[in-house]
Amino acid sequence: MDLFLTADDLAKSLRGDVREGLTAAPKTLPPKWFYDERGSGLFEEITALEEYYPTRREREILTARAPEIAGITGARTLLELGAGSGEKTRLLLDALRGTLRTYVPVDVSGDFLAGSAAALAADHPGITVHPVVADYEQHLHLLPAGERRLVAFLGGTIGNMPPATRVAFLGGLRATMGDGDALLLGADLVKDTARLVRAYDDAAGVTAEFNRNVLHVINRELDADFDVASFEHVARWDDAHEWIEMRLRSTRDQTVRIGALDLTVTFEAGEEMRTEISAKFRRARLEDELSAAGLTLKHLWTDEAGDFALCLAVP
Ligand code: AVJ
Repeated sequence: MDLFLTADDLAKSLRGDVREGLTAAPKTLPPKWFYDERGSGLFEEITALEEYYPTRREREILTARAPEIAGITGARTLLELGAGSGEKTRLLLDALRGTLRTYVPVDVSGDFLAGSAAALAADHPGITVHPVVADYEQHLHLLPAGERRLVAFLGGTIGNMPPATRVAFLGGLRATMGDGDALLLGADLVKDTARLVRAYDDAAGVTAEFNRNVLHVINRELDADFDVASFEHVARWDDAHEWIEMRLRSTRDQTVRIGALDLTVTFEAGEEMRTEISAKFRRARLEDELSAAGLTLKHLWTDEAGDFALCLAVP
């Protein structure tokens, strides 16, 4: 297992992000801090909700196209950025059985990687599992080199980045890629607004709990005293940017102390803090942004309903 990111680095970047976000106007928090153990569990629950279609749609596309992806790429190494629960990975590993030697799951959580890597290795005896603890927004250049690498960035997580960050990220990725490498990118598509909003504001309130979880994380990790129950979940479609925005709205005037930062912040009643953007794409935007990063879109597959896109791009 390669370690490019220590618990100490993570703690430092959480402190930096929280100080920056809570002293900005309007206040913001980056979505990467949702995913502690509880947050990851809540996200798993979200993926099973009737309203949340992206995971099911992407799985549908992968199931249909994995053999084609294997045929086109002939990948020897699969690098998965932000390795998820493993189910989609299995579809790819099974389809790539003929050529694949090495699977490289990349995640910020070493504990998570150690657990899932062992299980995958046991089921795929011919494949070496080489986990890497890294932040894919910082450490792309450190990922293992090799021939015929397939980099998978699934789930639609690219949508969490604002446009300029996306292009910089894709450009950084392109810089690590050579001839014969390919990128497999999952991206959610623009669709009916009511469906989009429901996917991020489910009836059972799981997404609301997931959203508020970032406050639990800050309370625990940074000795803060957020009264979590006094923040309401908000999910809104931003038509100009074509993204869903999640926010936390303070239900009252209040003061929050973040002990580890020696910082006190105030919220007004009704004040909203942005916690996530989840951009939705059209084909042209995907093609343009990939091309701006030096990548050519070779295939764009969607599910039957046309809800989600899986892109295969090459240098
Ligand atoms: C894991 C980033 C793809 O943006 O749809 C789910 C996270 N946020 N519900 C998404 C999320 C609210 C999810 N990604």
